Amino acid sequence: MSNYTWPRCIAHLDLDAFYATVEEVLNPALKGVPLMVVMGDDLGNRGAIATASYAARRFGVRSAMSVANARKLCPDGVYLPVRHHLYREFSQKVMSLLAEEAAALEQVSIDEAYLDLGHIADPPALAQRLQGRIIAEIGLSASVGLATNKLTAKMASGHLKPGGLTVVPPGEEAEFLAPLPVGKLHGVGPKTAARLQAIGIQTIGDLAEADIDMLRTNFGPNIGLEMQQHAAGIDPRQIETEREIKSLSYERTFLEDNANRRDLWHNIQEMAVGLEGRLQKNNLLARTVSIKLRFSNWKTITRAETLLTPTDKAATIAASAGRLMRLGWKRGTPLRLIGVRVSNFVEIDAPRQTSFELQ
Ligand code: DCP
Ligand code: MG
Repeated sequence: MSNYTWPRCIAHLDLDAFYATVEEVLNPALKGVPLMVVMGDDLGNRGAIATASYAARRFGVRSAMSVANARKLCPDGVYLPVRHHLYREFSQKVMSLLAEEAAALEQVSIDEAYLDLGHIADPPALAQRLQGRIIAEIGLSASVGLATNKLTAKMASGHLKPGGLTVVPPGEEAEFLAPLPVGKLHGVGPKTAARLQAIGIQTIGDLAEADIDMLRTNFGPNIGLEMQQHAAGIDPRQIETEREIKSLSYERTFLEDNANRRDLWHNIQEMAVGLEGRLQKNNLLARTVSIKLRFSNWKTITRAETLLTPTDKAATIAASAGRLMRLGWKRGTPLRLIGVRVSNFVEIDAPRQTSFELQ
């Protein structure tokens, strides 16, 4: 397909309408039917949509929308409760398949990963093969972006969903990003986008060319600079394989600042389930749990605690994160981001010190 010389080649792969597609694989009669997977077990109007199939998205249904609104837009759709353990199994199958073919793999959430394809002669051909294998062997559809860095690869994977392969050749990163609306830049939520628009920045290209001092004044010194570098398609981060990394974490940025205790708790539980999967896959137990909270004014805090017994259990991680919430979050305070991290690992295979048997 292409013969560029890649100084680095990173693929970002994201499964399409992941939870909904797993439900379709398990029940093929649902294929093509507008399908909503609902967080928690409340299928009534108070629940929220985890994801909607592409057939349902045609009606305007989106992740994080209330079930009440989704039912208005799509009254005849099928509404199913989340089944986390199944999604985790499918996720693990996909990640194992990817690990067979990439030099390094960094799983970033239940349905997305970065792959290092630096050693591959024809990265786009490999990307297509991976997409083909994921459909044929697991039944899921994936979108892939290929670029010289993580940020651009991630933006590219979202470019032609579902099922797309978007290649951003070396040197064309800024050009690829420039025409896109600034709200699409990874890390720029609706509120930040609105603030950027208010100072005349509409596209990612506008952001790349904006006066840096003005950005620093508006968004703080670090975030201003980072946003501008991202807008220019610059991102020096390396792929981090789980073996080398010291912690595992998830973060959720909300579409609207979120002060809903139940919804925050739901998000914590989901992230804890994801962490359980990644800990177990890597035979790790974590001693430390921490949370990260970003408030509407961008102030960001973290709180951490060390467990008496290291764990790989979602319920323990979630309970710990809940305790930390009580330390760091006052009820009713809106949050723009919530994150859960586990660290301070113990390998399960490592000899345990204490279990001598006396006979
Ligand atoms: N998820 C969730 N709550 C959200 C967003 C996502 O529970 N607010 C869950 C359901 C998704 C899964 O995480 O299936 C993966 O998230 P994605 O953002 O990748 O969304 P999808 O895979 O569903 O759709 P897309 O095709 O846009 O990637
Ligand atoms: Mg996805």
